[in-house]
Parts: sequence; structure tokens; C-alpha cells
Amino acid sequence: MLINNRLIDKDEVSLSINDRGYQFGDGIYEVIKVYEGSMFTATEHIDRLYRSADEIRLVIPYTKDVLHKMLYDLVEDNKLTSGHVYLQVTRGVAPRNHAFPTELTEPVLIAYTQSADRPVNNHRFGVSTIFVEDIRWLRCDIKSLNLLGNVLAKQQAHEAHCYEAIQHRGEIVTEGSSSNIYGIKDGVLYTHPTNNYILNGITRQVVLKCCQEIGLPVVEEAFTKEQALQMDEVFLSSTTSEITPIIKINDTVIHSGEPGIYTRKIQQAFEEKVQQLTML
Ligand code: PSZ
Repeated sequence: MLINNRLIDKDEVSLSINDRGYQFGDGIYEVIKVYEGSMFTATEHIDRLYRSADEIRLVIPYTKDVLHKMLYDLVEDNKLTSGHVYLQVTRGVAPRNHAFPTELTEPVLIAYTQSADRPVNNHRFGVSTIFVEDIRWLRCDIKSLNLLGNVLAKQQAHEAHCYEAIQHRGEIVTEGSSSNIYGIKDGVLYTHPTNNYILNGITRQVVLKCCQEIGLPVVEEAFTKEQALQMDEVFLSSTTSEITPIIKINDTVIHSGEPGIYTRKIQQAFEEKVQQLTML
């Protein structure tokens, strides 16, 4: 794995209990999907990492290009074919104190690869979800290591034998516990606008491009829980889930429990982008 700018064996890694990531969740992270040994939308993920860092006033001590190369080498070193790269940067190691440590404290970057198959059965058959009140902070646009709200939402979904929790603030649907949420009604795709209430998903950006390609109009406006239940099609997106149809929300079956035609078209357009990547 990668620690700061060194590739080392994971058994030789030692991390401090005074790491601010450990004690405060004071850091940021990314997950980048790897298809056939190639990172997908790595530049976009790296850009978002630096933006998150900026928003929490953390200075990553490498240029974007250097970090990109380090991640490339990590994937090569691990001979990863299908899976993902996890990376996080914390504000470093210092005696516990809420306020920032001195400027001499260096951020700690770690990154490792995880091999994983694509969730093709979810793509084919869709997944069930539940509504969960969104109790998170008001900067959900930052990909923070603090994931307690997301963790509690996902656990509720898990206990309800569901794949994902669709979070809502009052009546307004925001996003999944680890995904963005979309509804399609009368040939128009609706999704929450990018603001402080949701993460600007990299897969979301790809989805919007796919919509453009297939000629599906997009309205970036929030919709309510009630509207979500009335949608013709609902789906979620994330780096590892890609485009996953939603066939049930609480007790309401969506589209007779089958992935819809527009969702299928978006999946196909997405697939073409994956194929393009692996042909390079
Ligand atoms: O492995 C996993 O389960 C992953 S990898 C990335 C995610 C889950 N989720 C990212 C995410 C998120 O945590 C929240 C709160 N909203 C949206 C997303 C989707 O972002 P992208 O598309 O960038 O992965």
C-alpha cells in the first residue's frame, strides 16, 4: 500500500493513535474504480479530493499529477485488474486537541487497492431501499472521513434487508447513504442539484453525460419522498455500484419491480465508457 509517497507492504504499516483521522475523522477520502487494470475517471476523483482538502483547509503536499502517478504505480504494484483504490488524507499526527495542529504537522496519506467483482446481479435485477431521515451535517459536498450519519443510515437499510437508504431532509430526497439518487418521470430525469446537501458524485457526472448522449432531458431539481414513490423509474449511482436500478422503496414497488427502459439505456451508455477505457 501507499503511505505518503512510499509503496510499502501492508504488514509493515504502522499508524499512530494520535492521527487526527482516527481521533476526529479529520480528513478526506476517495474511492476510484479500476476496470481491467485502468482507473476510471481518476482525474475527476483527484480534483474532488483536492477540493475537499481545500474546503477543510488541508494542504495535500503533492501536485495532482504526482498523486495520480503514485496511484497508478499502486495499481500496477498490486496487479489489480477489477476493483478499486481507496485513498484518504488526514490532517496528520499531533497530541489530541480540536484546533488545528502546528503548520509543521504533515498530512498523512494512505492508499490501498481492493479487488472486487462488478455487482452485475444488482445491475440486472435492481435493489430494494428504505427512506431514512438525513441527519448529517450541512457540508455533505465534502467527502469527509466523518461518516457516522451515513453509517447509521446504511445500517438501518441493512437491518431492513435493503441495499441502500434513501436519505431525506424533511420531505426532500437528498441522496443515498453512499450513492446519488435519480427518478425518471414522463421521459425526464430528476436528481438533486449539486449543493451542500449532497456529494457531487463522479458517477453522477458520468450519468448526466450519458443522459445527454441518449437524449434524456435532465432537471437538476430536488424531488419529494412522495414524488419518488410516483416515479416511473428510480436508480442510484456510485463508483462501485455504478448504475443500480431501484425496484422498491419501503413497501412501494417501482416499475412493477423491474429496471426501466431509460435506466437500461443509461447503463448501456455507461458500459460504453467503461469499454472505451479498457480499450486504451
Ligand atoms: O464502495 C462503496 O460502497 C462506495 S465507493 C463510493 C461510494 C460508495 N459512495 C460515494 C458517494 C457517497 O458516499 C455519497 C454520500 N453520495 C454519493 C456518492 C457517489 O459518489 P461517486 O459517484 O463519486 O462514487
